[in-house]
Amino acid sequence: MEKQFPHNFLFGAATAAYQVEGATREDGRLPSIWDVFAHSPGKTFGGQTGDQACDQYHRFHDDVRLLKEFGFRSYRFSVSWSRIFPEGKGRINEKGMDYYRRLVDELLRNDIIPLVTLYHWDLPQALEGIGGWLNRDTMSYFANYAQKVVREFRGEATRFITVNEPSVAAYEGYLTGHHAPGHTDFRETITVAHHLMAGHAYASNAIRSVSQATEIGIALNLSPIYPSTKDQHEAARTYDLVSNQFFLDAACSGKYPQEVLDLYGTFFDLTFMQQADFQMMRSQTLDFLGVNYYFPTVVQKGEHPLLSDVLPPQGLLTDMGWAIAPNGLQDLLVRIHRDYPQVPIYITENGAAFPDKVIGDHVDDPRRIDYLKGHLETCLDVLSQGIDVKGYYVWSLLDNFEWAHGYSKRFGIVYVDFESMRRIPKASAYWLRDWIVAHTAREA
Ligand code: IFM
Repeated sequence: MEKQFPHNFLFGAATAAYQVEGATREDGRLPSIWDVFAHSPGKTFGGQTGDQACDQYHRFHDDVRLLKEFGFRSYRFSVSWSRIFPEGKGRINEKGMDYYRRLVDELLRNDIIPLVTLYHWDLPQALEGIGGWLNRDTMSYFANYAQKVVREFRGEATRFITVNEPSVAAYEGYLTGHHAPGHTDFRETITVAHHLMAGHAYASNAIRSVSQATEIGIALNLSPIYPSTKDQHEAARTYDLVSNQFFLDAACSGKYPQEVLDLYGTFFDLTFMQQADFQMMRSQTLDFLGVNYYFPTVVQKGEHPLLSDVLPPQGLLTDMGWAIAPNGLQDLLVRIHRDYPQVPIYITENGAAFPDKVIGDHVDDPRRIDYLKGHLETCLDVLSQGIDVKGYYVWSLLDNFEWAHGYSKRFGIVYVDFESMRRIPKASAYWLRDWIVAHTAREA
């Protein structure tokens, strides 16, 4: 008998506000750091911005219809903080909240469970003006915003992700400068990483004070780290500590690995990590861990005292240049289950970009089908090993604004013509619908 997903396994599709909504100047929304960054010369592919994106703000009915048509039981989307609090704090913008009320209603009418991300990288620019994530106060503004959104949706949306990929927000935003706000400073990077992880804890606490029933998680981008050769174990370990375990321990155990603190402490003054933050982090429990997995990483020792060198990926690659390796997902899930056996896991993102083309009215994307099949079969394998994976969200429902790459990388299972905004489901969408039905047990 072929392996099957349990009947209540949650299959969904994922997006994020700035990547799909558009309507960046409507109904009282003010700019976020991504509006400012994308509008700055030379920051994104061809100077592209999220001004229109997929226009989901006006077309969410169509997109919910697609979710329904493809049999998804859940939709992961993010709330744009700048729609709810255009200045980041202060008075709620009811028109902004109303958009999400309509979206959640439409999902529930279609029996689709909302999984709501509160922070997917689009900090209100007004907060950036007073220091952004480098400013401790941003943690309490975030907690307040999170609490207000959760209170609004109490009973309707009950699953929330506080922060999406804190390490990308910190490292790409503050070390490489490839993402908003485009800084390049290591101390700032770890300050922001800490404020995001402690901010997650403050937000969780604020949410629980208004709703005990809400399930709270965080989505971490995790990549298994392998040494390039046998003598590079130390380089792999250090890179893993900094890029994975720092975030995993903070989220799942409310502390950072001592080795990372020792390492950072030899280079930087860590007084921005305050005792109150650690108390708050320790006092919170995580209802689920969101795992965003795309590719493995191979490293060797380099010049940088804190980071190892990442080797160019080998073998089959996606259009992002990322290695295709479902076994990396297996290694990751086994390790998470070993280290944090009590935490239920959702795959909150997995998918691949390929240079899809419309031929006639069809988009054939066999490489995406292979990618998804490999990773879904891995999920079946780990489930049979007793690992508590509860759901899988494909990234992404739609081709969308892929940050610094603009619209040049297509991750969707639905093709978007960015001129007409027409949606054309790719072959992978039909394949996924049928594969899921064939591999899910029926309710007894
Ligand atoms: O598009 C992003 C998403 O916003 C966060 N995780 C990775 C995706 C692909 O790069």
